[in-house]
Amino acid sequence: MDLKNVLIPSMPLFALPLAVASCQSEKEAHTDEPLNIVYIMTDDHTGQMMSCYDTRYMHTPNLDRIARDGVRFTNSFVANSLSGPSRACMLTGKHSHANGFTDNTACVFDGDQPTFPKYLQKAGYQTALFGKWHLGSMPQGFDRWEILPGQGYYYNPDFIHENGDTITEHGYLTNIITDKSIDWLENGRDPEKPFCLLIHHKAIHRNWMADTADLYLYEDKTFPLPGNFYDDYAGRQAASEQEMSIIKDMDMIYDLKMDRPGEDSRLKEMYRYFCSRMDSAQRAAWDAFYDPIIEDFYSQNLQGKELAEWKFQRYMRDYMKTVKSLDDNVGRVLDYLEQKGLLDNTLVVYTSDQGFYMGEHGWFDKRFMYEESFRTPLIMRMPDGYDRRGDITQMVQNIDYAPTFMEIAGVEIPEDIQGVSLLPLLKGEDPEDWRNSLYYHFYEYPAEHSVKRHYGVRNDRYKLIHFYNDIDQWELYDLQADPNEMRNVYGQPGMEKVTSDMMKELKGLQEQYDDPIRHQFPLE
Ligand code: SGN
Ligand code: CA
Repeated sequence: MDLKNVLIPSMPLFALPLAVASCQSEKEAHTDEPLNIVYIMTDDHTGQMMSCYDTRYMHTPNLDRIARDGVRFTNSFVANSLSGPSRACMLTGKHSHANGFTDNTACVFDGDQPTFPKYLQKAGYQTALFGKWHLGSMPQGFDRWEILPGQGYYYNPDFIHENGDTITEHGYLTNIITDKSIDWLENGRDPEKPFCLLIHHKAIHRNWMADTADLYLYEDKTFPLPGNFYDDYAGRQAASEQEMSIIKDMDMIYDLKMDRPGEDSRLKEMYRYFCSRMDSAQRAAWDAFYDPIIEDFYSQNLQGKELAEWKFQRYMRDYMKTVKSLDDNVGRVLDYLEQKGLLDNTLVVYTSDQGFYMGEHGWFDKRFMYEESFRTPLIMRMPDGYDRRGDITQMVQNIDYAPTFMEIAGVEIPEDIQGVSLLPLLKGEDPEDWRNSLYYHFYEYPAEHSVKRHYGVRNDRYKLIHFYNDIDQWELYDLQADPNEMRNVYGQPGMEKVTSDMMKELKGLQEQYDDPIRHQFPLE
């Protein structure tokens, strides 16, 4: 697969923007009315699996509606490709070292620090949060919240309430989070005040358990393997030592649901626990779907490449079904806003806590600074008076969301916020001093999936990465010549000038953001 063609496809969807923009420019911006914000975030939803970014696999009509009536960021990235860290970055507008939440396993978010919901509250916004939080401490800065404990459960999930009670709800999680969000919009808020609603889904997180209503979808489809599915990781030590390979690490029972008496796997008990949460009707529907597949799978006794490719196909199908429910539920939110006349005074943002591998390099999961997981989808439906449509190509990062929301709410952006407001881009401006490189730092190692610690810099052509801790390896990629990052050209003859320029850029960013790692690995 050529990632370049995938992430920046030329699409009929975006053939319209000029015409739309010229009609809209007649309209006045609602400058006197504060804008509402609906910020929908999913977990592990990657651009490859959204038809407004990539038409190879699945159709996501409701997400496409957001992009069609707004903008699609084609160079949207995270600062640290993992859930808790990503959430902390977007809440604070600061890189991980500055907000203190560097990894999922060892950190508890210091909720006393300033966050955009707190600023918005002070500015008179009503703030609410439903769904995944994953920051260890309880939310602050929200008038109303209900969160999942940890990662949450797809079936009959628990919610932690503001009074500390944990209550189990009946149904499928993506539907329930949407129900709660719409219920708050309808009954929970003061219609006289602006609002900021965070709808934060667990979907599409592992282990991709679809709604029983969607189980039979996509079963007739066979997906092309990514061109680098059988990557040999030559010249890339960290990539060769990860534990997120579909072939060797994807669990036959937990991830791929091939459970039957007598079979064993490392994560079997967790799968059985998730299934035990279902009621008898849910369980019957689940088993009716999976039982014949299980029987067929074990009767084939697949090995080698046949087994690897069977795993890939099942992974793709389960993931897509989980996305389908999400897309339907995004449609419900858009319909509600439209019916209530709220859509044109509301900025609707859709993003994910990071991208994900759909078999590229042979992987699932994220963490690496390589493109698929460094990127995250970002689309926004524009309110009345905002003319910008189509693609925004400037490099943006999840530390930019907080200052964007703050500027929308009329809050002055404090000096220590490291992100930059996207509002000028949404207004159609092309700021000359926009950033031309991005900083990244991933910390969670040693840990699940064994992705080494690393930091790096990316500009529009090159990416330089340093893997450290129990390794000391540099990688350099020419994204133009090698968009799939298969050839590490660090140390290759002819790359001296690029390397020294990228080192300078990296050093500059580490100083600008004040990352203490620069004292441990000083750069020339
Ligand atoms: C869980 C998953 C991992 C995943 C992390 C972090 N394992 O631990 O596969 O990388 O979450 O994901 S599981 O066996 O519990 O499914 S994150 O998106 O929340 O950061
Ligand atoms: Ca995630």
